[in-house]
Amino acid sequence: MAFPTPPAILAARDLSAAELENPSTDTLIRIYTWMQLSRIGDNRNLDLFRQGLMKGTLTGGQGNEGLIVPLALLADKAKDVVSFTHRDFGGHLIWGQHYCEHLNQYFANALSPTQAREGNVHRGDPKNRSLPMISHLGAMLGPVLGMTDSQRRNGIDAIGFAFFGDGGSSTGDIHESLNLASLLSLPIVFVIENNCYAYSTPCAEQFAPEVELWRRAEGYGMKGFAIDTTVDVATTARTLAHAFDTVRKTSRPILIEAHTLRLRGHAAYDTCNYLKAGESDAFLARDPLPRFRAQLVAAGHAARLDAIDAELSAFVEACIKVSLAVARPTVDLDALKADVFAPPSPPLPWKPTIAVSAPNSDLRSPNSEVLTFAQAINHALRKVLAERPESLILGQDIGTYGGAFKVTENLLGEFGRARVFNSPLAESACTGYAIGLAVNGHRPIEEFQFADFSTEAMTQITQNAATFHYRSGAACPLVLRYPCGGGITLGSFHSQELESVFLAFPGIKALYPSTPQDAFDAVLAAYEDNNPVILFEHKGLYRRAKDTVAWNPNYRDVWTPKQLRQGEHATFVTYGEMTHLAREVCDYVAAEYEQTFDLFDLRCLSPLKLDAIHASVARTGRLVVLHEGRRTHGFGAELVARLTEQNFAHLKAAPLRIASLDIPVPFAPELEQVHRPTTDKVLELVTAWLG
Ligand SMILES: Cc1ncc(C[n+]2csc(CCOP(=O)(O)OP(=O)(O)O)c2C)c(N)n1
Ligand SMILES: [Mg+2]
Repeated sequence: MAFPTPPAILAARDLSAAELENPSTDTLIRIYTWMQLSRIGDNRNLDLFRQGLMKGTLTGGQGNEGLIVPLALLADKAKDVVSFTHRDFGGHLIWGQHYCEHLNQYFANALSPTQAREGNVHRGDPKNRSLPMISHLGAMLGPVLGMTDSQRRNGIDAIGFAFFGDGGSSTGDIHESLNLASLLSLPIVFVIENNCYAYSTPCAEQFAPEVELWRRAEGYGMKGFAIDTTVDVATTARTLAHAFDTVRKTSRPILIEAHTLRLRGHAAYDTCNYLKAGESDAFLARDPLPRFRAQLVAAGHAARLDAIDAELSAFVEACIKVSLAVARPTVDLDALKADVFAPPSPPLPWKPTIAVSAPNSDLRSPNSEVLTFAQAINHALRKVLAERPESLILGQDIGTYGGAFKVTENLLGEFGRARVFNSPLAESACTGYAIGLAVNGHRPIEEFQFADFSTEAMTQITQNAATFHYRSGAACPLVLRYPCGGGITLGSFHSQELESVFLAFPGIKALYPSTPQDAFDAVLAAYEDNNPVILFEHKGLYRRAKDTVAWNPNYRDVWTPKQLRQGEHATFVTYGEMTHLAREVCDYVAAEYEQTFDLFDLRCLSPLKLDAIHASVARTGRLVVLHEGRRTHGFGAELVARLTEQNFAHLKAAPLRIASLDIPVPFAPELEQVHRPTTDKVLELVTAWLG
């Protein structure tokens, strides 16, 4: 379907600092035109919502045009990075694409750029460095940091625009991101859109009355200032241009508190009954758009403005007509499911050695070595860093110290701080930062000091990274390393198994190796995958034993279960450290009870590939599932459900599910032994079950 030809005046989407020194009429009218288009669009969207033709939360940017339009015109759309918020329709229009494409997104129709999986302002254009917003306020800042850094690492002098409201300013992510940007000296323009309200809550109920948000800049070691964007548009544009120029040149972040307006309440359904008497009129009196228009009219441009207004309105109406005629989206369940993950990537051209040293290093490059599990991961990480220039590693204490478990030992020395660096205690912003890097072509590997601390980055992992491809079509290749598991007296906050928590969310892949060889292979397989991959590394395995690790051309086999024992009586499924325990139990039962088991080490927890195990259960008719995580809602529940619903007719006994107790992991070794499966307990349960 042909989209209406846009008015010629919309061809100009840029504004330079130089032309703002003494702005010409054309310059001012360009700014006016985009402000007016944005306003017409937001108002028409509201009408369409009231007619039932748009749905969901429809937030408008009426009143915010005095900020967002000059800002987006000034940005270098060919290299800068942005993540617009729900007040920034005008910014989206300026960043690119036809007005109809924006409407198709709002109508969530068959031509929606997010395939109608998202609606309204929840979109971006990742290829052109506009990051799609997620609802969780604050969480979009980290990705702006990462994508901007990715541009800089590629030698491009980009700057990033990260927005938050007066409401969003209270989230932890804001603090983490401001600190991280300053620490890494990233050229980020942080913009606070202070419109006096967060939904119905006034600023006075969000932070102490004496607080001026921009003054927080000093605490982060950056410059900041406030500006009232409702007063004079040309002054706003000039001030912003100067600030952006400084950020681009100095690569230091800045914090701008933009006083702005929210003229139509929080969203289309908002009754605004919480506003104080006269407040609405006071807001309207400060509306920058009519004031700007009046200035231009006073300067003798009334006829030109009238013509522009008419042309813009006609264009918007024509676009609405076209987009309304687009069919509703077809329901293609296969596509919906398939797009949860980015498509498989071809294998990377790895050199056939287990470790490749940096070019100027005198370390050997062998193709087989006897290594612990931790050393195997260290070798794999070194190989990735040496062979893949887009890779980098971040995490707490992973630099000089080599990580809490010494898995990253010596990597800083070999590859330098730009590629192996300590992160502050800011799991959420750091993961957001990694997301931004990943979406722009870098491939970060993030170590969580203990898997337990990954809950600090829950939103970034499960709602941002995990849904990225599904929402936007862009790949988000991340490796998240989780040192997990108990048995070494580290207590309830350093011992947990979190696979069932994270894998309840779609879009995350997960590997859980049990041997040094599989650990080595898993790093490579996870690294080259185009999705977020959690690598579970059981701490009890790090130094359990040494084993030969060789270059394995079939390293991708780690995505499928490995059969460790063949038997007749039952099928035994496990993974991680429990694999070693299960092997002992199977061998004992075979020797003492003459009952043999098919034993599978799952290795990959997501996506599950259970074909061989289904076949085994269908043959043996009996199933044992063992894992270290807690029993209730544990990963075993999913395994048992899947394996028994498909093989119900073949079952000869109720399945046996062995897991940890439903309690926080206790500290004392005596208590921890009771909490988690041990060889003796598993043996006892299995033999009782054998009857
Ligand atoms: C972390 C988080 N909590 C709650 C919400 C629900 N919510 C959506 S918008 C909003 C108000 C946001 O206020 P502000 O940051 O000032 O932005 P504004 O809407 O005023 O532009 C709230 C509470 C959310 N999106 N994110
Ligand atoms: Mg607000």
